[in-house]
Amino acid sequence: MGSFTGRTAIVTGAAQGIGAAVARLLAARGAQVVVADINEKGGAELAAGLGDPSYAVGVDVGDEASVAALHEQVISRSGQIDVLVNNAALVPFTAWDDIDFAEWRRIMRVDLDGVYLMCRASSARMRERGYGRIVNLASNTFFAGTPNMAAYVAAKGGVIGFTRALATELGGYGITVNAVSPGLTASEGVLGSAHAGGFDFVTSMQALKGRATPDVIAPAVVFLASEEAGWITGSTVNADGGHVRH
Ligand code: NAD
Ligand code: 4PL
Repeated sequence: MGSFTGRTAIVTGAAQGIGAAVARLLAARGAQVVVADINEKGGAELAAGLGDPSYAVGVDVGDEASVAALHEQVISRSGQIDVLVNNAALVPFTAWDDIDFAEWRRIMRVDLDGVYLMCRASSARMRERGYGRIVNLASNTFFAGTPNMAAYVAAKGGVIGFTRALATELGGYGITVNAVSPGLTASEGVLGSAHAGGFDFVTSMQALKGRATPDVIAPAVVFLASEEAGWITGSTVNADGGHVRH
């Protein structure tokens, strides 16, 4: 997956979990990574570990003004955006009957609206230079219809649909838009939630043995973010050890 030297990559939700693994792999390949997380302290610590020239910027991807402020900072500091990885998300575990409209909207605001807002702002800069790689984190729950996360499953279906539509809209500008759909993965978020109880079932469904960690998801994301992936767009790559066999 080649070199990212001279490339600037924004990774949302990169303070921990899959986003942190993506940030580390991109930085190891030479990218300047912008760690864009609502957890400013965690993001700053992660960016410090990546070293120069990577840095952290606090952002709430569900807030239009916050996304605009992030982009102003990145343009003034880096001058360009080559790669956008939309990884930030809320990963709820609540029975369908127990969520109200406010909770539905809370999830949609980050998991779907956030992807739209970030794509809109970053792609405007990518278009000016005729180059861009956008990778959105979906989830295999869209293919499985997984219980206890209906709003999340709907949002991830929206992410896959938006990925396809945006690939059409942006192809003429040298910008590719793809998605990666992981299965259950041992991130900090999952390990600290009721999802941790799902590993026995999920691993029994997988073709491959063992629990996914963020490090086994990151290479799929980084490949789609690379220059070499330039003939792939509108695609969703399932990275789930063969759970749903999509
Ligand atoms: P995680 O919960 O461990 O980390 C998510 C990060 O996003 C955190 O650092 C958090 O601070 C940040 N974040 C949350 N809301 C934000 C906001 N409004 N603005 C900016 N940052 C925000 O998550 P994870 O398990 O590593 O998941 C990462 C991505 O992968 C998500 O899109 C998730 O839906 C997807 N995914 C995860 C799994 C899994 O099992 N872990 C499976 C399939 C897909
Ligand atoms: C199979 O994306 O893909 C639980 C929690 N189980 O977030 C996910 C599976 C979860 C998943 C996911």
